[in-house]
Amino acid sequence: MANPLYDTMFGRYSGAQTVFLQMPDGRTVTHDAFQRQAARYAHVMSAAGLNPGDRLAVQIAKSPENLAVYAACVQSGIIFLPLNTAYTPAEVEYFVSNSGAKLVLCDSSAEALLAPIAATNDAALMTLDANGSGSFTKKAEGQPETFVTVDRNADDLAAFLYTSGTTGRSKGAMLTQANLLSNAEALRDYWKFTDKDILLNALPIFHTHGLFVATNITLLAGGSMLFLPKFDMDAVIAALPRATSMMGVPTFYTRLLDDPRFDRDLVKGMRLFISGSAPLLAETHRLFEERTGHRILERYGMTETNMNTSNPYDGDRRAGTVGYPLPGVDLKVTDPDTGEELAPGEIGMIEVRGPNVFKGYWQMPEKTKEELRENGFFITGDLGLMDADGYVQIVGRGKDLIISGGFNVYPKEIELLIDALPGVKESAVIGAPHSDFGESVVAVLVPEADTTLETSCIADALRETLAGFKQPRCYAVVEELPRNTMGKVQKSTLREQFAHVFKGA
Ligand code: MLC
Ligand code: AMP
Repeated sequence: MANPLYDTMFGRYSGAQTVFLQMPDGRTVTHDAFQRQAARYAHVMSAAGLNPGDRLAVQIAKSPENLAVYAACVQSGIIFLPLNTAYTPAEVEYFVSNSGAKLVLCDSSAEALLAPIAATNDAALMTLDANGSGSFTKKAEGQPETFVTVDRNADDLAAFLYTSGTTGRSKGAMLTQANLLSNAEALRDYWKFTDKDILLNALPIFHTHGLFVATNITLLAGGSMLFLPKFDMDAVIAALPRATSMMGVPTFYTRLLDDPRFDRDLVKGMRLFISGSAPLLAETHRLFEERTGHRILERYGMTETNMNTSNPYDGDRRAGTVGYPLPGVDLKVTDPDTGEELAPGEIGMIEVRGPNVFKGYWQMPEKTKEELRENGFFITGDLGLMDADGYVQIVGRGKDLIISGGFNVYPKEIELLIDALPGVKESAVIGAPHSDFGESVVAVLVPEADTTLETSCIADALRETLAGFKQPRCYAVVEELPRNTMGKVQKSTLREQFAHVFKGA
């Protein structure tokens, strides 16, 4: 095959008048129109001097046009690098310079702020707004509606997704065509997606979940998506009766349960609700079944590996578990110190291997070596066990990570920024249970001697550099941080101490 990902997901729809995307305002996009738009975009990229293997960074709203940029990248062998729309220019600067992106696409409202960043990094800058307009669109007008698909091998890179690290620096996870395709095929079959499916997609499309899991599977199955720009409760309630399936983070499901309009009748046409990206409480699973008659299917994945495990479609979907390893995925639980495989039921580090596992971190061979073993097993940083029936449970994290509403927040990144502020001696950032986001960010600060810290000044300083979802929602000032005999900050003690700060939030 000339370009396995393009041919199986996009190219085969050439000329097809079937609906791919249904927008909340009633607008529809056929596969054929989508293809033609992607081809025009591919011509613009090529005219801008981008070659196969170059990176294109996008920080634009979720829209059909955004997805068409993804398709155009796949068709022309350009590496697609989507960025969270919440990132500040300071954050974007790092991704552009680290990836060496040749073209940055942004919303016109961000153009003035990103222009110097693009210029410093020798990248072109074009705009593409939520309504489809912008300088990129202008250049696409009148371009040919077909593009000669660039040959790619299964092992060639298709996308970079940045994932933060415990050292505070984001790492570009390099995903190949085969990573994305093999996982989408496995999931389509496991979850029985067909061309009859209408998937409600209210997820952002700058992460694995909304982009690769939701979109790639729909394309492979030949189905369509109710493509909501974001999780807006009224829009979700309005769309649900037309959907056959939905994917979401646990916050979507707890919010739905809080809405009295969400009932059995509203979802009578649904066949499947899937949850992932963060732990789904067993309580949510139970309440959801009581309300709707549906047992949510929970699965487990990550940026570096796509999806690893899933509860069964036909069998028992067990609350508090993430199911079985997917076909083709080897999963073992190991002793975090020795790497030795543990017996069923014992808690240890989850490691996975398979065609889904990424190629490594962009220009970080040392980091890659630390996490990706020579035998192909990736050390996930998640602690868990496999029970006697083969179900995997995630019981904690070996990595210092907070997951807030499905977004990952790495404490180190925030601590480094806080520690550099005047008056701060040191800090520890932790996650505390939050009724809406699952976990939310708490910053515990130690002032310099004889200094009074104004936490509002700290919050103001962080607002300039950090995306909103990473900003602490609670600050506490203490005299000193708890440490063990080795001098290491004991975050578990802090987590216990601050476990109740968001109670009732
Ligand atoms: C938004 N805000 C958040 C937040 N999302 N704060 C903490 N955590 C979050 N997740 C803040 C904004 O900064 C803003 O703050 C305020 O909330 C309102 O912003 P909003 O955009 O209107 O919020 P809302 O629409 O309510 O968004 C919440 C959400 C969204 C849960 C719908 O975060 C979301 O769609 N999450 C999904 C994330 C996801 O797709 N993860 C998949 C990762 S892939 P202020 O201060 O300005 O008011 C992965 C692999 C795998 O993990 O296994 O899938
Ligand atoms: P990311 O880096 O955004 O891809 O986040 C991946 C992390 O999300 C994993 O390493 C897990 O810690 C977490 N995660 C994903 N799915 C689940 C799940 N179903 N239950 C618990 N944690 C999950």
